[in-house]
Amino acid sequence: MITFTTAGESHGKGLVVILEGMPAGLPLVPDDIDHQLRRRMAGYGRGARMKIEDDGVEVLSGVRAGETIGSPIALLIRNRDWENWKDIMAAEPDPPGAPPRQRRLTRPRPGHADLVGTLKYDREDARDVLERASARETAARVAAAGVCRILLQSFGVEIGSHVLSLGPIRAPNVTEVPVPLNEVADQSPVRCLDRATSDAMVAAIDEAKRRGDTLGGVAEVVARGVVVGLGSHVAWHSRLDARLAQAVMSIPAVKGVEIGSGFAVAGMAGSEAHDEIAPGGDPRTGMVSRHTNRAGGLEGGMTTGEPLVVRAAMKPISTLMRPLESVSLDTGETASAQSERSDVTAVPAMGVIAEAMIAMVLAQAMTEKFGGDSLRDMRRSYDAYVSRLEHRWDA
Ligand code: EPS
Repeated sequence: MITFTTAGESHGKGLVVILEGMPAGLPLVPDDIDHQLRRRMAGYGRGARMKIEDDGVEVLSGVRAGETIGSPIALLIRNRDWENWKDIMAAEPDPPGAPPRQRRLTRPRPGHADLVGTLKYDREDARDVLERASARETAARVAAAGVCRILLQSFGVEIGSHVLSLGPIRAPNVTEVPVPLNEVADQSPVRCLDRATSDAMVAAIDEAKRRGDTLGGVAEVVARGVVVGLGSHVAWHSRLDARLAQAVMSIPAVKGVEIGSGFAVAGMAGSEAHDEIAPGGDPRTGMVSRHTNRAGGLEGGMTTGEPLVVRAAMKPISTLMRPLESVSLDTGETASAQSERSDVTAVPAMGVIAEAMIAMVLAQAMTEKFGGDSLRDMRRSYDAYVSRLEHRWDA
């Protein structure tokens, strides 16, 4: 089973991720991971922090001579900003009588983890909470998922995303997304496929920034080339749609996840909602095909072999330059929420992070189904399965 754990604070020394269960024999070039990290850092609407960082991984373990060796893969991403935060974030205790550390956060931002985390963990300074709640942590996820993506690519899976809406601006419906999706989406500063909408989104971000406000939005992830039958209907925890939803919902500020036409099918008649099945198709879809994909590539908690389509809705970032009303953690009295350096929007980055979380879940499901000690064993098992599907109706 592929699992990963991250550690690290936003302004600490760096982020670490340990990825376990990756099969041996996977060719791995750190620059492939760095490419994903660069994609996550990009996107119009980010704040000054992204000009300081230059994310890249140091591979600490689990890879030798350009191949995974089956042992835990540890990746380190250093925070360049650490140099500016050493005194504030140092692990060492302060001398007796020293003044409180600088940059305390005592007026919690509504919508952020500040208040609840401080109450729950019994802290005096919400920085102890916000440093870990920060979406900086998602860099470590994207790094680990970068390895999962390489595994998936070797089985013909391509994952991309694009932004459907940002604040009040919505992209027109697209019936067919381009392949490969990211080659087009990454050209836009907001990762939107439609040029005019992309310009309108940039203008909306500028306008929100002028007002001291922030914007949310919706991104859609599409994974193509996924074989039929990942996940299972037999138990609640095996259902792949549920596992994908959890993974995507775990991204900071994501408040909604939709699979396929999710909410829209609820209002349709059954005769309109389902994807009729026709004979003939690819072995990966079980030699059948569909004219529609309202199910988003999942039926019964299992992949159908059609493109997997998952949407994520992100709320506006909770750090506002024109702050909302709050309460002081020191006095319990009314106070304006604290303003911190932050982003106006991170919706374009959220799409990249959602791709990463989906890659992680798909890689888990692939190794569950096909075994994961070595890439060659996995390949044999996968080929045998696809061959069985291909010959099911042979005379
Ligand atoms: C974040 C605030 C900003 C963002 C940060 C998430 O950082 P800072 O407080 O240093 O200005 O840029 O995102 C990242 C650092 C990142 O790598 O995505 C927050 O409060 O969540």
